[in-house]
Amino acid sequence: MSSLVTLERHGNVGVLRINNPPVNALGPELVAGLIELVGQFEADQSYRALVVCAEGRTFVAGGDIAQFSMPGFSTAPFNRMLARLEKLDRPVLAVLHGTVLGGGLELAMACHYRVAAATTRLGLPEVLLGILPGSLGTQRLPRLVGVSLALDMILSGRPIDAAKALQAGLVDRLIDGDLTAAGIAYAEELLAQRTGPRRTSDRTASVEGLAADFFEKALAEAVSKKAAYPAPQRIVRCVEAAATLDFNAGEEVEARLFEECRISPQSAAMRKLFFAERQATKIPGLPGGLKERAIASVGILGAGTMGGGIAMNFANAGIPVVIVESSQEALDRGLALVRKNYDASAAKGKMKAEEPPRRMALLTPSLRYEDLAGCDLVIEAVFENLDIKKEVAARLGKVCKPGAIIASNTSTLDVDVLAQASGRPQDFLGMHFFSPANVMRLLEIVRGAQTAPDVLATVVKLAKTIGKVPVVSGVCYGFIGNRMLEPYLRESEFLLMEGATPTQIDNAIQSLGLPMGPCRMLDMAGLDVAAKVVVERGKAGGLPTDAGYRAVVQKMLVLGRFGQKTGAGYYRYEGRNAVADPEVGKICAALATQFGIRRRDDISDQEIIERCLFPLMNEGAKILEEGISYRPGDIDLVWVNGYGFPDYRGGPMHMADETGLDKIAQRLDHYAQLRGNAYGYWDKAKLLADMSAKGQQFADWPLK
Ligand code: 3H9
Repeated sequence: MSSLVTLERHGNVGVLRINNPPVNALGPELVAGLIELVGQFEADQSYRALVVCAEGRTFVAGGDIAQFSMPGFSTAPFNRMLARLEKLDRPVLAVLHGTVLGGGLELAMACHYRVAAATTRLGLPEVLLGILPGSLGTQRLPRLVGVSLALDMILSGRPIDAAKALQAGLVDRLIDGDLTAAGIAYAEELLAQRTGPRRTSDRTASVEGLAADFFEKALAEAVSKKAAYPAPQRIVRCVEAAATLDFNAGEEVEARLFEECRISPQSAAMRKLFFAERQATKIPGLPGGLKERAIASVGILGAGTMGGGIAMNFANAGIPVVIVESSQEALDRGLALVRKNYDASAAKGKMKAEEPPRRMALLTPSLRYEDLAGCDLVIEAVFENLDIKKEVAARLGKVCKPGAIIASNTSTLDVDVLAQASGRPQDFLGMHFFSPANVMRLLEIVRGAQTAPDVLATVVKLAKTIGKVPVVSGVCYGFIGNRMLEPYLRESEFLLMEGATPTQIDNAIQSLGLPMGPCRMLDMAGLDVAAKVVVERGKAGGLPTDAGYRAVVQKMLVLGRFGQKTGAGYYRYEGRNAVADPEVGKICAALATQFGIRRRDDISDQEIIERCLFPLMNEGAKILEEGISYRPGDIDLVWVNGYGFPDYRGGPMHMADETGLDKIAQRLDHYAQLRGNAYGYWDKAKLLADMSAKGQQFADWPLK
């Protein structure tokens, strides 16, 4: 018998106890155990009621996601078990705690009654994995809470808390103390009152208050807003089936549409990202038993947009922050912006009214470096200039208390140089937040040559505490994300000089699902900022000798076309609307003449996509080869969480696998022919060349 689930007797109440750490996911062995023990209970009439509960930090948090890619995977055995559980002739009660998600909530809904600890969260997050609930969640949830709330929960994937679940009728009672004992007591109450089974599948889904065209509109919205995702439209169809068909017919609809989602490439990509995100927190080579440093307070140097945004992350997590600026005016401006952000969130109902003052109270403004002396971690977010950052690092090295961690929010500079400047390189690393820092989930953590293992482990853990997706990078120009961005922008600019328009380039890239193509992205970020990065890099000797390299952005700087903020860049702006500007074509044509670049009128969307993305993927291969990144999945996380790469494409490395590494290698050779390769732009990463020759994929990493 499976050791993952047991049936115990408490008087005449049976207790089915699930114990499959860490999150009680429903793998095949657990499902087999459940089938066996439900059968045992069914056959033994001396049991008068059944309590279903789980050990550890949570009730069942879902189906085992890793199983969904296995050949022959089917929800049928579990679903049949749920039907059998629901049909039992004696009351069945679920005792819930932790995160009751996906298959876990589906199990709970097949029980006749549900009680929950007050801290429980309940939801059907399948949509975030590109699938829909496949164990009758789309059929039972609308029957319990009504169509409107059910559809909202399943389409958003957002869990609700226990209080809301109680109010909505998803939970019958909140409990505390010994949860299993409270569940048994409730079961005994039911027995004393002679209250029998109460089956969800017998109920009808409430459509009260819904317009006649409710489903039509919901479907149209899912189609228009989430066209690229397989699940949302199918979820609407399943919930409509729950409202209009009998339970068995609804079950058939759900089974068919679940399977369509499960086998879709989009869901495979999203499931891979789920595991990549968990994998990214595991740092190879750290000594076992490492103790993290305690971080009870944080200091931030610089109250600009970046510093303020970074501070918000910590205040949101309840960690006090000292923010230091050089002038009162800059400090006031920075804090006013933070307050404005919080107030806007409260006004939109994203946080309670008492939250903005509570979070602001965690921020202590100061004009004195010395006030950072008590902080456990200090992050500098001053102007991106090597000399300034070196000076700041040196000052922080002296001011910060022994054992405090010092971090630089640099996006491109050499973290090892800054670490040396601090005089305590073991305490130093890079924490590269992405703008807006309070919104973007990515945190690139840059490990210096001498960063102490416990410092790295502490910051990775802290990143999770503040809700970020941490990805560790080694030291190189631009780390993972900005380094890969460079060849992408290089080709975008060459294409402009060869005759493509910004609209054509952006549309081609956006057709892949990226929210912005390179031209719109730089217009928004500021062409002046982008150009200065190129200029600075040139001064440091980091650019190819090609005079035409990134010539467009540098010309834009000279012309004062800084993008959206000056009303003109790659586009002209009417308010926030980008409008094609013929002037840009003339500028690019003149540059082409200046640098001897042949103008063409046969640039296709396919060429744009290949020329921008394949070198980016090739750079990713170099990053892996050099050990800058531990795994392809880490690189994918950077692009999905920091640069808007669509999750349903899984990130650039996953997309490279889907495209075929051999095809990428061939096309790099093709463009080397077409464009010439005097500057090595089309040189293939050795890793890419080797892997494509061997028929391997990045998914095979680490290579044997
Ligand atoms: C589903 O249920 C479909 C059904 O409709 C039909 C079929 C029944 N499967 O996140 P953490 C692992 S779809 C496999 O670091 P936390 C995770 O990989 C599913 N593994 O912890 C990690 O492993 P490792 C619907 C899973 O405390 C470890 O558990 N459910 C699963 O920060 C700890 O995870 C979901 O989508 C899983 N379902 O967060 C819920 N869940 O240590 C997905 C976790 O080896 N899970 N693992 O790296 C979560 O959202 C979070 O894990 C949770 C805990 C909130 C539960």
